[in-house]
Amino acid sequence: MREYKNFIDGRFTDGAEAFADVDPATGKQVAWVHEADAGLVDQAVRAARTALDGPWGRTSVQERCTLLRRVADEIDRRADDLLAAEVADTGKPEAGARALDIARAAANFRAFADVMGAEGVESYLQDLGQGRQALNYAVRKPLGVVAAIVPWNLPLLLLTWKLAPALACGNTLVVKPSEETPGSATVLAEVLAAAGVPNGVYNVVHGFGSGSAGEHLTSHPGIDGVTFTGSTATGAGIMKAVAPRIRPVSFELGGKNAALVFADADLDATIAGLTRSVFANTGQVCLCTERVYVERSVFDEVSERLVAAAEALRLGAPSDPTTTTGPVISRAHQKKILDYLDLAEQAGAKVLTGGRAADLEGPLSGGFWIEPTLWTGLTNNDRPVREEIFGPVAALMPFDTEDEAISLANDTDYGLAAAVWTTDLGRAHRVAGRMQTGISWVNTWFQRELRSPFGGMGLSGIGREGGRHSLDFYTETTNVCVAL
Ligand code: NAD
Ligand code: 6OD
Repeated sequence: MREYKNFIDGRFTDGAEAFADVDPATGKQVAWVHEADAGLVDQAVRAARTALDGPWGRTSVQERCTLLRRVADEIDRRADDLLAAEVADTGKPEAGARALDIARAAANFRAFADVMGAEGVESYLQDLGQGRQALNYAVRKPLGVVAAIVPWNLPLLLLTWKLAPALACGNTLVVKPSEETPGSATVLAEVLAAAGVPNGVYNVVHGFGSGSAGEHLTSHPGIDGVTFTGSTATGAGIMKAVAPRIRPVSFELGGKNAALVFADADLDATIAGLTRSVFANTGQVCLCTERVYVERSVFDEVSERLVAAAEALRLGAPSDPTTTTGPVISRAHQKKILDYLDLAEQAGAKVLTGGRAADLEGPLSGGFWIEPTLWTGLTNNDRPVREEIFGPVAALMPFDTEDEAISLANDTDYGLAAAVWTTDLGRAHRVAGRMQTGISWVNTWFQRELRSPFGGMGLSGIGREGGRHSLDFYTETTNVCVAL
């Protein structure tokens, strides 16, 4: 049985208590996880502070960029170990996890080495009159000790998306992975140490949220900022925890994302795209589509074809190359989704396909499976259309005009992502521009250059990360004014 310990000041450290880490594909325990109490969290924060005040705090940008590239190479070298930990924790199909989760982890380090390495200095020559001038220049200083709180859906991808820019900017971190997926963050500690990241720069504390490592960390007076990806409700609690000390936060939160399918869309590409955007990672991506608005003249055709695509998905073992779709993360999350399936039926939904837990055979019979599910007959007033479900489910709803489609899509408290499917160039730009979301796709989904801004509006978050936007969060920009 694997054992995942806390990683503090370069040493794997026992916790007083341990909890079980379960493989959602089988429901069987795969590891023991050492929980960090308040004392261990305090040790981790102090280690991070000491490292910040030591030689790490005096490294040059070039030294850190070189280190980031070594980390990326080491991730490539340890890809099988990272993959094994990620798959054991999530039950994801292996092939997809290797191509996305593990590959993106290495890409994040290379991308932020490039971004930081190319960063210039903002400067202004100021005319003071009477022939006198002053030179103003902006200096980026590390934010300091960063608390990084990470969810379970893309554990390594989302951790490295925070870690790479934070290290590039010279910060130190205390990371709290999700209690559901402690593995890859722990293996990453070995990877970082092998690449030469000094002790105390990357610390990992394991545990839960309230009353456990998560809360101990976000309420610790020694942290200088919090980068958090997770649910909106948890984000609200973290905001309260840091408010008394006025610390900056970067929040990537929930979504209830819309797709808009116009009658002029290339329907082959649209069905392929919707199949990904609704069902990728078993619907457990913050960017997944849960609301599909379809122009009435093609509504029946799109519904039928999307049902056929959903029914062609294969739930199965992560190691089986024909598996397209894994389990949901936990028994509790499965129950939450099943409750929404009941709620939808009570609200009058017609279940086009799916609608219940899936029964798999053999060792997979103990796993947490949900049939890919599509509904019609719901409206924006129904809870399953308003609330984030975070599973392999979507409601299909018709519209008649472009304005109606836009207003239905924007009728949500969230504002993370939207996808517009059309071959009309003018409409593509018009509609994408009117989406009240941090990201709008046209005829695609999930693709994103790592330098482009990422984040949500409304209940979907605060702040932007990606490229230089990440640098803005992970540094304090200060001005020096020199009278010449
Ligand atoms: P969650 O909010 O339950 O947990 C996220 C992390 O917060 C976990 O590590 C958890 O232990 C920790 N946590 C929980 N309570 C805490 C507390 N009181 N103090 C400090 N830490 C605490 O979210 P989840 O279920 O792990 O992830 C799914 C959610 O994440 C969905 O809502 C999804 O939309 C969102 N998400 C958003 C993005 C994005 O980029 N916008 C990306 C991925 C996931
Ligand atoms: O593309 C990314 O790097 C990113 N932050 C994806 C977020 C996915 C949410 O589940």
